[in-house]
Amino acid sequence: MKKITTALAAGAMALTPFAVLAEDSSDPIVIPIHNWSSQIVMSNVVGQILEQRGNNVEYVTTDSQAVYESVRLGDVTMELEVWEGAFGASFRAAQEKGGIVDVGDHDAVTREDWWYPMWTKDACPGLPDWKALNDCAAVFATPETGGKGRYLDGPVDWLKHGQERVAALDMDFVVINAGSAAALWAEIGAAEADKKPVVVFNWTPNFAEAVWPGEFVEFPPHEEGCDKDPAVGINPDALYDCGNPATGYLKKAAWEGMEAKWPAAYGVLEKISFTNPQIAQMAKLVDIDEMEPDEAAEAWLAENKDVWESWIQ
Ligand code: TMO
Repeated sequence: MKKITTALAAGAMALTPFAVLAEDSSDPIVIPIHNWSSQIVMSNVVGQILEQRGNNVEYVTTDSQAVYESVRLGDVTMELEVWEGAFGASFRAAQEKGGIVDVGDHDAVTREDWWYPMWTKDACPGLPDWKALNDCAAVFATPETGGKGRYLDGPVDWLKHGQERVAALDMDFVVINAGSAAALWAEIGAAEADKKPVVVFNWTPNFAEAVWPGEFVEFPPHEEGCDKDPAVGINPDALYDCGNPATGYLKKAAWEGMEAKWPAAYGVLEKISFTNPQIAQMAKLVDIDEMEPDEAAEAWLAENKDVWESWIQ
């Protein structure tokens, strides 16, 4: 719009209607799907919005780190949930190579880190401090951990670096990667009846906060460069000696060529912004209500017309 206004102001009336009414390509817009529920539902929500306004949409299941290279190359058109903690590094690396653009932040503020359900505090009253957690490591021991505490980290592709953090902070914990997000919820659910202390990877916004009140462990605060420069952080010889960002961003990213190929859809993507409660609700429809992602998206769109209808005007 800005370009057109400027051209008219300059008296460039020879502008062809084609330039004004540039249409989206009928090629499918490729939306990647990963392995946590809000991302899957949000991708379906946005896919259905774009289909309503006439775009063709295709979904592909991809690795959540490798996707930044795929977006950069244009094999995938966009990424709707760039979590700062898990994917900031891969997003920045792709940006430096070129081909991927930052399409702005969602309203949501995110956090991803070690987390425990509130009953865990009864067994380890010094929480949420990480040193207190470490002093209590034995209460998290299982037959497999040889007296050390068990920490269930996220699936490997989220690159949470739990193992590196344990080493950098000299903690008495064994890090195990969950095979799926569902394994994290199963671990918390299984501990609930006996109020067994557990510490697992979790994040917000998520459905879990409405089901299990809990807290994040407070590690040394995140510092820029903590994952790249050993000098940064409390251990001068190690990377990953700090927590994840406590107030992280949630970005949208797109292939650089999207704006020229699907200008109207790109305009919609620029306007899209979800809040913490909206994203937690998307996850809940799948993780609690057990809907299929496409049905969850339909339900979400039906209940939230006031949120998204203005985006396609
Ligand atoms: C990438 N995640 C939101 C699951 O931490």
